[in-house]
Amino acid sequence: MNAYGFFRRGFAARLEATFLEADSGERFSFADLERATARVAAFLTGLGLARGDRVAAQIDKSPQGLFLYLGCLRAGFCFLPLNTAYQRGELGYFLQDAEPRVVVCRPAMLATFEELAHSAGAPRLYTLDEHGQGSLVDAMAGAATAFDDPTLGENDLAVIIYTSGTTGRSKGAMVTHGNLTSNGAALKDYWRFTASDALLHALPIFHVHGLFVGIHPILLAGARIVFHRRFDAPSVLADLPRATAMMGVPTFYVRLLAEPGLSRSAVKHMRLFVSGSAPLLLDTFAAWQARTGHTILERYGMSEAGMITSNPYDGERRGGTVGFPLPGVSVRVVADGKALGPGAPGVVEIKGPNVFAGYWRMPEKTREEFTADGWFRTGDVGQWSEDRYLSIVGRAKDLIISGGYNVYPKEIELVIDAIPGVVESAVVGVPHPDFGESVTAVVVRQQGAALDEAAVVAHVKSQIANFKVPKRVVFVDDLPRNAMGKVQKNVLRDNLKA
Ligand code: MLC
Ligand code: AMP
Repeated sequence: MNAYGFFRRGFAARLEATFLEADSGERFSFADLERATARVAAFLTGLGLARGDRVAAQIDKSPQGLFLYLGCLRAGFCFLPLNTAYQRGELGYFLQDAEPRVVVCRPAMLATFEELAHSAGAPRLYTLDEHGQGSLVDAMAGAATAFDDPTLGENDLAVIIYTSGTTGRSKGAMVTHGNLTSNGAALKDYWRFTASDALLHALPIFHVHGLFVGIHPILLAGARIVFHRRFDAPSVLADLPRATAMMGVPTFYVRLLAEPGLSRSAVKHMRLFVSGSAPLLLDTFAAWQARTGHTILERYGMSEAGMITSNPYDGERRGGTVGFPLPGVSVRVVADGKALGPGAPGVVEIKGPNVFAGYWRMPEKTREEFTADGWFRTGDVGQWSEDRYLSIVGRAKDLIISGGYNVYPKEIELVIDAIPGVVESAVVGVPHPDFGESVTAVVVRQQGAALDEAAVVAHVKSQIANFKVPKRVVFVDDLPRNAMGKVQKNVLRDNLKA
């Protein structure tokens, strides 16, 4: 099943209706979407790409960037979205590992990609800027605006999403057409999207939340998108009267609550606020309810599985929980090889049509993350309530989630440890009022080394994505270790909190 063709069923009868209204003033109907995706599909096919070939994109958010993704889906090419914060070293790894045939980048990054391309199979390079202009658009100008969609199987590769790992090496999660169709359909029904909806979309489109959850159910419902290039609380608040639903990471809600204009009347046209990608604090949940009269619906997901659980649309949306398994998805909470009942914490394991096909060219790693009977180990620690609401109570993986972005401490420790004058380091997450958690580095210096916080921050900033850069660096004489010699990150976290 071609996922784009599946989504088309939702809007085929209303081609002249508006699909997307951008903050730039541009407006696109579903018929425009059909032409734009056909053009992408025809152009890439004309370049000689075969099914499953990768098309990588590190681009600013624009309607044309979204059409690039949907055009790849339609033609059966594998889309590889890259966070715009990723820097040269990170990008070099992704290109070498995924071997894309085509790379689309921001004009300012062209020289970097030209250099990287030499050692990465020489992909064709194009640019696309924040206004939807660039050499890609010029090159596609002559391509056909009609396209015969190929028939695809549910196991055909649709997208690779890179997620960092506890070893510091990123893994490409292989997402299939079947993953996208099953999850999109489940969410459209569970959250009751219809053609009368308009979703305020202010999430980035290089991760699962903004690219899948915020797009596929909308297509399937034939609904409309109010498209913001980035999240800016005052602009989002001003536009809410044009929308009926919004999806966000918890930081969106924290920042909107800081706006004096947020009131019941400002959200009176809204029917749904969804939060996910990171834990929503009970304080935020309660403050939102008190200020707006709306109860945020929290859900839980990950790159490897799209959406897994959700609070109910009609029943009680319970703060501090992520609700029930979505239809078709099985969830168990496991400790010592046994599935647990209510009240006891364990690792969340999942099964279902939403679960990915494994990590790109890492069969070993893939085998490790699945149980012998086929359940995927999420690395999240969960607990059931008596009435089967799931709560995420911790993580078995060493991971920090900052403003909805995942940061693996190991990756930052490797960068800090390479700085001259550093003996060793440990990176932990500490509570942060805006980002939920923030990256903090604890560093042991060599005796006499003239290294300060600013130097460590500057070095890390020059190497990796800015959201991974420590917000604070603390120097200590020794790292606390347990009897096995392992750094006790819980002790560091407690000390830092104190
Ligand atoms: C930006 N900065 C961050 C940050 N975002 N620092 C830590 N954590 C973050 N999340 C830093 C930048 O490095 C920069 O620092 C400064 O803040 C300003 O950058 P900005 O780009 O202007 O920030 P802003 O636009 O305010 O971004 C904040 C944000 C953004 C919350 C709007 O982070 C965001 O859109 N987050 C959503 C992430 C998301 O979509 N996650 C879904 C993953 S999918 P400096 O020093 O350089 O100035 C997933 C599965 C699921 O998890 O379940 O959904
Ligand atoms: P990613 O790998 O970027 O897709 O991030 C997925 C991770 O985000 C999950 O494994 C969880 O740790 C976390 N996550 C997503 N939604 C929630 C939520 N509602 N509450 C707590 N953690 C969440």
